[in-house]
Amino acid sequence: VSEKKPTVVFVLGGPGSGKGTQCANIVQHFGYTHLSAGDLLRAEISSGSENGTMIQNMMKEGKIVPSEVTIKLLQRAMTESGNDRFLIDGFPRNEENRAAFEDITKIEPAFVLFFDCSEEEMERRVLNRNQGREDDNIETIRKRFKVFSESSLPVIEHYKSRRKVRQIDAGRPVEEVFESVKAVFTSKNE
Ligand code: UP5
Ligand code: MG
Repeated sequence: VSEKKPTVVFVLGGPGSGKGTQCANIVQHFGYTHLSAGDLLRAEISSGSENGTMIQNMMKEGKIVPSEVTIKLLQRAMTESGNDRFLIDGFPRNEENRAAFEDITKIEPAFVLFFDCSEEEMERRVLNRNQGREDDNIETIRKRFKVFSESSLPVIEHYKSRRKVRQIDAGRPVEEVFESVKAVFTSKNE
């Protein structure tokens, strides 16, 4: 009952902005557990769960999976990790995700990392990735960009108004971006 709430950092940015890449680096240096909402949803599809087909169809269209599904997966992964510090990558993606997470978990993020990158660069990266993701084709990428600007940017605006956003120019090489990320995590205000 008197258990301390975990520290959560939301890692946001468009498709291909480098969330997963930078989270892997942060884990190495700062002792966080990385939870990618997209990876958890893909694992749910592979596991053959009863929600799998619904999740797969939504992801193919770049749509946002219902909050309760994603939040349940995040909560389970947090419990199983045994850690108390989390990078939540790619979530919340809309205002409803954000409000539901706060309602259910009572957790507010310590801060929000926002990887800011042009669509041209993100498109180049995603099309070059070649990891067999069903949503890495030009039609779905266009839909993902639209959902990002219409639904996810308002979440970033919400946290901007609360001074929680740490915005990073993510259009640079990986190492340069990570230098800026490190500065955020070592700042005495965090
Ligand atoms: N790369 C990375 N950084 C680079 C750099 N600085 N310079 C040059 N290249 C760089 O990187 C993408 C590619 O670029 C890689 O090849 C990398 O080497 C290179 P990555 O780190 O993978 O970028 P990331 O931002 O993680 O891109 P990702 O495609 O994973 O982002 P999305 O937000 O599109 O995907 P996600 O997996 O989070 O979500 C997928 C779908 O799941 C969503 O569209 C949605 O349908 C669903 N979803 C939900 O419904 N709810 C959720 O809460 C989460 C997801
Ligand atoms: Mg990713």
